[in-house]
Order: sequence, then structure tokens, then C-alpha cells
Amino acid sequence: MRALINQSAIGLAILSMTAVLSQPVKAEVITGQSGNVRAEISFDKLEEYQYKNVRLQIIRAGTTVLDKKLPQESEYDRPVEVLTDDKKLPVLDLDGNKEPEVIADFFTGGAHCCTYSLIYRYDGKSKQYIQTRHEWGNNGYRLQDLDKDGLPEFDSQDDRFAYAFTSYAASGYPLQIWQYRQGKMIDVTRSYPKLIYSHAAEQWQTYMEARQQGDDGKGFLASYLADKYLLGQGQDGWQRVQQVYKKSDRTKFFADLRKFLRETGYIR
Ligand SMILES: [Ca+2]
Ligand SMILES: [Ca+2]
Repeated sequence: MRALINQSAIGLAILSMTAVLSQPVKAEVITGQSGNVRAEISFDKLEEYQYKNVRLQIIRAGTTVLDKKLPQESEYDRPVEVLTDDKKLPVLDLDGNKEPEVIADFFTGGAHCCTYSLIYRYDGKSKQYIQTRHEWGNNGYRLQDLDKDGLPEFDSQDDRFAYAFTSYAASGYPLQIWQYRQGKMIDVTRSYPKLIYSHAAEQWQTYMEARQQGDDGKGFLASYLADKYLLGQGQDGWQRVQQVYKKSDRTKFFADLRKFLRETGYIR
């Protein structure tokens, strides 16, 4: 019995040596800084898409306020920043209280899904960083100051529309814009009618192109109509959709679409 254990221990040792040889560990660090706040994500890169020991450190005014290992959903769960060119960790004041927040973005791996943000804000009372998690799904976001007030918005799309009426590739997504305010993500899309308007026009255009290529275009009609509801033009949107969509499943599609837009809060 003892010999058997030893043998299997040797076997394991050889196995793990092989594993080590085929998975060279490379320690990497991504950093970002704003004012007296510096953030750092460190991790071990195994094979091309595997990451371990992902650690976040936030140093504020010379003091390490946060230092912890971040949970990973799988070993493919990795900081999005490794995919960008400048590899900078976003540290910036998102809500205008003169205190920078830290955004750690992650990608869960797999064919499409998913990206999420861990946003950390400094709480002056507890002298700690408090985390907010926001899911982006397939689409991710861009930070852009859309209303030119000096604070960035999260420019994104509503991921609930993925696969809702069709395949992933043929899915369309309504515009979605978020602001971060003191630990909360607020959907402010309806305050940007010009952007919604051009987004809706884009969805309509994509629908026309999809139809020319033989697709029924249901995914883009759905995102178009959702955009129209955001503009307060739901009735007009329905008229157009009903004019162009003549396929045999139209009664069921329209009923499903209406139900979906109600469930997702577009029809109020
Ligand atoms: Ca802030
Ligand atoms: Ca802004």
C-alpha cells in the first residue's frame, strides 16, 4: 500500500512537473494613477488565456488601503486591460466628488460572454474601498464624456437583447448609457435623445442590410423599436416595424416583442 502511494506520488510529481514545464508562469502588473491614488492589478499568466492569483492593490496617500486577491469565475477570467494597447488601469473621478475611483474590468473568457466592472470608491468614514460590480455582458462599454460636464459616462448597449429573437450574430442592442454616482450605476440613456436617435437609425440601416442578405432581421427590429420607445416614439416605431415585417410568424413575433419590451422596461 505504501509503495503504491509512493508510486502515485512520483507519478503526480512527474505530472505536475510536466504541467509546470508546459505552463510557464509570467507575473504581470497593470497600474493606473490619479492624484494620490494608485492602483495595481497583478496576476500570473499561465498559458495564453489562463490567469491566476489576480490581486488588486489600492494605495491612497502612501497607505495601502486595499490589498486582496480577486475572485475569478474561472482561470480564463482575466483583466480586460491586458487586451488593450496601453494596458492602463482606469483610475479617475467618476462622480465629481474629487476622489478618484478605480475600475477593474474583467472578461470571463469563452466565445463571447462576458465582461464586468469592479468599481472601487473610497469611503471616508470607514477609510476603506467599497466595491460595486456591474455586468456588461457581450458588449462592454466605452468611457466617454457624452454631455461634456467633465465626468465620463459609460457608453454601452443593452445586453439583455443578446439571443432574444435570433442568433448572437444577428442580435441588435438598444443604446444604454450609465453614470456612476456614489457607488450606484444609474441608467441615464433617456437623457440622450440625439444619441438614441442616431442609434435607432443605425439599427434600422442594419435591419435593411440583414434583410438583403437573407436574414429576417428580427434582432435589429427589436433593438430599433426599443430605441424608439426610449425616444417616446413607440407608436411610430410599431407602425414601421409592422410595415416591413411580413413573414408568416409576424403575429407571434409582434406579441413576443411586445412582451419582451414590457419585461425589459422599454414599454412603461
Ligand atoms: Ca469620485
Ligand atoms: Ca459627462
